[in-house]
Amino acid sequence: MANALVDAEWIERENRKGKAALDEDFDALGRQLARRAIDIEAIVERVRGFAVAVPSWGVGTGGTRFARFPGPGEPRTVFEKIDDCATVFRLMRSTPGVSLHIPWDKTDSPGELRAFVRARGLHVDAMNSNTFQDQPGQVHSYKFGSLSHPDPAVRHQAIEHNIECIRIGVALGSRALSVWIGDGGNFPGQMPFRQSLERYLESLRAIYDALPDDWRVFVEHKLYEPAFYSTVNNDWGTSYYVASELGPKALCLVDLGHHAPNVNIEMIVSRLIQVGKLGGFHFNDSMYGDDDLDAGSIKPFQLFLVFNELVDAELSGTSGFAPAYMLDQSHNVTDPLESLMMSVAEVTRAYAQAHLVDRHELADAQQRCDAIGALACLKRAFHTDVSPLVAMARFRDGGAIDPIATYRASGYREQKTRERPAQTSAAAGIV
Ligand code: LRH
Ligand code: MN
Repeated sequence: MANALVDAEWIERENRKGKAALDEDFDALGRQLARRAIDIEAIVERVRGFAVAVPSWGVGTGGTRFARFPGPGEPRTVFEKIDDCATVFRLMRSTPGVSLHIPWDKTDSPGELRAFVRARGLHVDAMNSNTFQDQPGQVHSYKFGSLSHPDPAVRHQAIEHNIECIRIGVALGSRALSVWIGDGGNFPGQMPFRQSLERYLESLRAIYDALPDDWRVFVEHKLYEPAFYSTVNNDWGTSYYVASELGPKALCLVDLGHHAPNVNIEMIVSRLIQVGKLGGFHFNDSMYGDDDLDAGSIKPFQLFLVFNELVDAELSGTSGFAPAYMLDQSHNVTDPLESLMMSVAEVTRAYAQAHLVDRHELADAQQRCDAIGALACLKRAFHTDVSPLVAMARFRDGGAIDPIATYRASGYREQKTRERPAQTSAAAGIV
C-alpha cells in the first residue's frame, strides 16, 4: 500500500527490503577499506556531516529557450516547492538547506514561510537575486544589462533589488546573497569592457555595504549566455578581482557549467582555495554549454577531482574554508525530485571517494615525479564503489537506502498530480 507522505514510517518500511543487502555490502566494503588502512566508520561520520543545498527552482520542470514541457504535479507556489524540498530531505537527509530565488520565491509573509521551512526541518540557504529578467511593472529594463548598465538609474534599480533580497533573506534566516548577472554584449564594440567592469564593481560595492555583518556575498562568473560575444563577469579571474576589491565578505561561486569545454575546473577550485576566495558551488554537469544537467551524469571523474581539491583543503585545515555547496540544475525531461536525489547522491559519492585518496602516497608520488603512481592513487579512490557507505550514512540518519525506489513506490508524484492541477501555459525559458 503506497504512502504518498513519504514519511519516516514509509521510509523505514521500504528500507526493510534492502537492509540485509546493505549490511552485507557495507561489511565487504569495510573489509576492503580496512586492508587500505581506512576506517569505514570514520568516512561514514564525514559523510553524515556533509550537506548540499537544493535550489527551489530545481523542484519544477526546467526548459530551454525553445520550450518548457511542465511535468505532472508541478509546484505552483514557494510553499509547494518547500514541500517538495522537504520530501527530498526526508529521503536523502543531506539537504537541509534550500536556496531561494527572488522574485520567483517572493511571498508577502516571509514570517509564515520561515516557520513553514523550519517546521519541515529545513533552513533557507543562499538568496539568489534576479536582474536577468524584467518583472511586470518594472520601471527600467535589464535588456542591456543591470549592475553594469550605462544608465545609473538602471544600476540603481538593480542594486535596490539585491538589497531587497538581503532584507527578505534576513527575515527568512538566510546568511548569503548569490549574485549572477547576464550583463554583456552580443557584438564587438557594444559593451566597453573596462567601463562595464568598473560599473559592475561600483554597484556591487553598494550591495556589499548593505550586507549584515554575518552575511557573505557570492559573485558567480559565467563565460557566456545570455550574451554571446562578451560577458562582464566571464571567468574566475574577473570574479576573483571583484571579490578581492569588495572585501572579506565577498567570495567567488563556481558554477560547473559556466566554463568553456575542457577547462580544468578542479584547478580553478584549487586556485580559489589558495587565495582564500572560494565561496561556494553550483553543482551540475554539462556536455557543451551551461546545460544544467544532473551533477555527475556526464563527467563524474571531474566531479571527483573537484572534491579531491575540496577534501584536501578541508583535511589540511585550510583557514576560513567553508564553501557553500548547492545544486543548480534544470530538469527538463525527468521528475525533478528524482534528478535532485540522484545528483545529491553523486555529489556525496564524490565527497566520500575523495576521502579514500591516500594523500601521503599521492604527495610521495608527486615528489618523485611518478605520474602513473599519482594517477593510480586517485583512480583507486575513484574506482571504489562507495554506494554502501553513502547509503549507510543516509540510513543511520533516517533516510532511504534506495531513495528513488522508495519515492517511486510511495505514489508521491501521482498524489501531487491529483492535488496540483496541471499547468496549461508552458512559456519557453529555464523555469
Ligand atoms: C545562471 C545561473 C545562476 C542562476 C540561474 C538559475 O546560468 O547559473 O546561478 O541564477 O542559473
Ligand atoms: Mn548557477
